[in-house]
Amino acid sequence: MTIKVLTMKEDILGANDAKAKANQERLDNLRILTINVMSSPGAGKTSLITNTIRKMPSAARIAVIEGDVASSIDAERVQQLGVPVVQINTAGGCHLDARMMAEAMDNLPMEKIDLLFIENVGNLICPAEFALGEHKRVIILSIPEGDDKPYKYPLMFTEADVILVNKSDLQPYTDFNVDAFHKAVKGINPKAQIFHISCKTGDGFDDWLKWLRAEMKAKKGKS
Ligand SMILES: Nc1nc2c(ncn2[C@@H]2O[C@H](COP(=O)(O)OP(=O)(O)OP(=O)(O)O)[C@@H](O)[C@H]2O)c(=O)[nH]1
Ligand SMILES: [Mg+2]
Repeated sequence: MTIKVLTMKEDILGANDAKAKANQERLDNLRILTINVMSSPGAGKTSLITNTIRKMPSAARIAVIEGDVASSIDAERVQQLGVPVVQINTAGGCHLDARMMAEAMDNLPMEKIDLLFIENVGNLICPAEFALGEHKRVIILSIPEGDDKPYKYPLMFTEADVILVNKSDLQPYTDFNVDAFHKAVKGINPKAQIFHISCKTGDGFDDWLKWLRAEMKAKKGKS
């Protein structure tokens, strides 16, 4: 099956919040838990999403919106798993916005979804400024990027519900200081949950999946 690729220029900032609210109402009505996954390029967003799909029960109804400046490489990785996916190409834009999200939802079988992942454009700055209508924000920081990133990109870490420290298998080869990283996060966002994972070895996925299942259950239970 050919992958649907939507090419869109960004919306003006002022209109974004209203559209994000409308998106969230639509998602709430359908009780679809929606997670905006953000990180710098290559930190492991697609790896997280594909590994999570593989580890979830086959009955879990998952769909994915892929955001990239160009290409449908990530959407192809998701499609191989038999999951509905839409690729948004931002034509140079460094983040997704709520209008793009609305159009992507129009191209998904929304009545048949319980969990929707949005892979935002790889960028640790702009995506944090644009709400899409998501319920939770998951930030991935990979070990080789360094433990100082919460100080340098505070908005991204301030807005996070969950911070996944990925590529934990590479920790022995770097000077990443786990205590310093946790201290930096606690200073700006004490409520964020931090899980250390490796998409390569599967380490740490139990805690991440436990959090995800609890959030899905909570969303389904809401009237
Ligand atoms: N060693 C190691 N490599 C990883 C891990 N997770 C992802 N990678 C590798 O890191 C590279 C980037 O992973 P992706 O999942 O494509 O990262 P991404 O954030 O989706 O990248 P963009 O979409 O380009 O922003 C790939 O070569 C992955 O195989 C990990 O836990 N350990
Ligand atoms: Mg990707």
